[in-house]
Amino acid sequence: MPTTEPITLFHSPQTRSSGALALLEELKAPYKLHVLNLKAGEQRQPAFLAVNPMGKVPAILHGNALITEQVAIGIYLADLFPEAGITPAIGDALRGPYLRWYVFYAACFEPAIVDKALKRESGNAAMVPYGDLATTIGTLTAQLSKGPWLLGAKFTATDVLWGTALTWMTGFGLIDAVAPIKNYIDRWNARPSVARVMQIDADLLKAHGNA
Ligand SMILES: N[C@@H](CCC(=O)N[C@@H](CS)C(=O)NCC(=O)O)C(=O)O
Repeated sequence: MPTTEPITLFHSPQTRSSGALALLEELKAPYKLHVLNLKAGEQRQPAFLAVNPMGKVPAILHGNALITEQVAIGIYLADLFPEAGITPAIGDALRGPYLRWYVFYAACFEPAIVDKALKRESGNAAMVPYGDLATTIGTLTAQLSKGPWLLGAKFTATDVLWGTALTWMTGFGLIDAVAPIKNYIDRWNARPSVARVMQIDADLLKAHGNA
């Protein structure tokens, strides 16, 4: 699919789609927003369920390719715009670790944090895809301690996902802002793309009457 095909991001302010929006900004990609008001239940209307039967944002439409799931969207978009310099290419020594940390987010980290948020016991570590919460958080924290970014010296697209997620997770008190995490979040939030997304989201919330 050529990059010249239009990209539409199905977005709702201050949700997981804000990370996809930040990535589009980091990549300097051309895009259009299709905004959904989640409070008004637009994600459960047939028009959006035809896009994502899960009724969840983000989703993107690129030409006629439809992609849902923030991790798939991140990997897809970053591969589409390698010239932004934040996508380790196939053959680059960082490519494997890059994919590892993208997938670790969806396969281990977020499920562990959601279990914590819902006060669910995770049960037998051998039966749970993330093992246990302490090991999951410890694995991330050890990696971030190497810094400054998740893969070391180089900022990559996976930092957009992690920076966004760790910001809301610490903001909601779901994980402790220990030094490696706090320093990482501070570095992420100093990037111009974050300020742009905050402004876009604030304007959208105002339009939705939620400001
Ligand atoms: N597995 C999805 C989760 C997306 C998700 O949970 N999105 C939330 C917003 S943060 C949503 O759309 N919620 C609307 C609803 O379920 O009503 C992904 O990783 O992209």
